[in-house]
Amino acid sequence: MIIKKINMRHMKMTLKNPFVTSFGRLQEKEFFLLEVFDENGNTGWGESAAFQAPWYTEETVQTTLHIIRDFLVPLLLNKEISHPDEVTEIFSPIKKNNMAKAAIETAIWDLYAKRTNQTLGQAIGGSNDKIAVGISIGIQTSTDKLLDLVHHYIEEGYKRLKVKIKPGYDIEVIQKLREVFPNVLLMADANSSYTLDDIDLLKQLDDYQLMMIEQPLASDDIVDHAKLQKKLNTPICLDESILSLEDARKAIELGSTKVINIKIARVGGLTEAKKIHDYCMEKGVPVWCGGMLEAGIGRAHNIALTSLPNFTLPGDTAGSSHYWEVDIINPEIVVNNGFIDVPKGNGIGVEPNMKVIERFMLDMVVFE
Ligand code: OSB
Ligand code: MG
Repeated sequence: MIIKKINMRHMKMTLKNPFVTSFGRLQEKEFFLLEVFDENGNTGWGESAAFQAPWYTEETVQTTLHIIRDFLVPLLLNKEISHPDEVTEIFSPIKKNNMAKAAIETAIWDLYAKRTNQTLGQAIGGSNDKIAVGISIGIQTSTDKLLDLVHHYIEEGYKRLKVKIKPGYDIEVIQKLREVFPNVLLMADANSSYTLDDIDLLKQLDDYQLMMIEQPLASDDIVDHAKLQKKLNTPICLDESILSLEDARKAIELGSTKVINIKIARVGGLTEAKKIHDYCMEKGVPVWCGGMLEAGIGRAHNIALTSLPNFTLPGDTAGSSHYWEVDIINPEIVVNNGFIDVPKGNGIGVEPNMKVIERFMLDMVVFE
């Protein structure tokens, strides 16, 4: 296939509820939709993930625009590509900027799957037709509010609850949750808010049968995580620290992580995500699919990824209506008793809802 044209739409949508983590509060979500066209007019869709501010990783909405427009598009336009795996190689002169790369790479995967008449899940080698999902709950203003929310999500059928923690909002919160919900699958995500000085505090978490603790220490560290894991019974799951297959290999070899959260955007696309999945499967390390508060296109890509066999733990891909009054795809992503049916149509298997997209679009750039 030859990439002849790319539409890049700048979107702004408002989350139903603000999402609060140890690093900040997010309610307005800006992102780009990438629509790629081949020589026959077939299209594929991708969604960028970086937030407005660089507090999760260093990328932002503006760096995404800069890298895509000034570097990635010129490398790609009019190139003959026989398989999406080649895109990683084409982008290799550009260092990191994984979220910018993933936005285009995922669109090319969708295009490729559609051209070859298969679902995106099938195109990457997935076979699950139903995936289990959990929910990620931001930091709340009171424990009572958090308990109410957890109660509500359990009733909705979500299979696993993840709560954000940070210094000063941790042991007491987890203890209370365990007291009220003794059997629920529970985990905590610290988004890098602790250091090895907090080891005694983190050890107290071992009393509450957490499935795992996600990214307790610095995002650029795997050495201290290995030291911490030696002292903790609770498995560590790395998120921010894993940007590539090489990172995953080193973290697993060092003993820094027992589970990996795979986010397509953080690792630069579906090809690298699949490589990490395959490597973890070989090593007996379970994986699950993380989220970036995506709208429907990104959400559909996450679901396709989760159809791979080593996604044995519920991911953060909750349903559209958990985040948005109205989503940008048709049909929206629906969760039934904690499960999502993997769409059966070609590619991502859901249609962009152009009416809704136009409503939330700030502007569009066309590259050809
Ligand atoms: O650390 O997984 C994270 C949201 C924004 C940035 C980082 C993270 C998250 C979440 C929510 O936990 C995942 C989602 O519901 O999409
Ligand atoms: Mg996380």
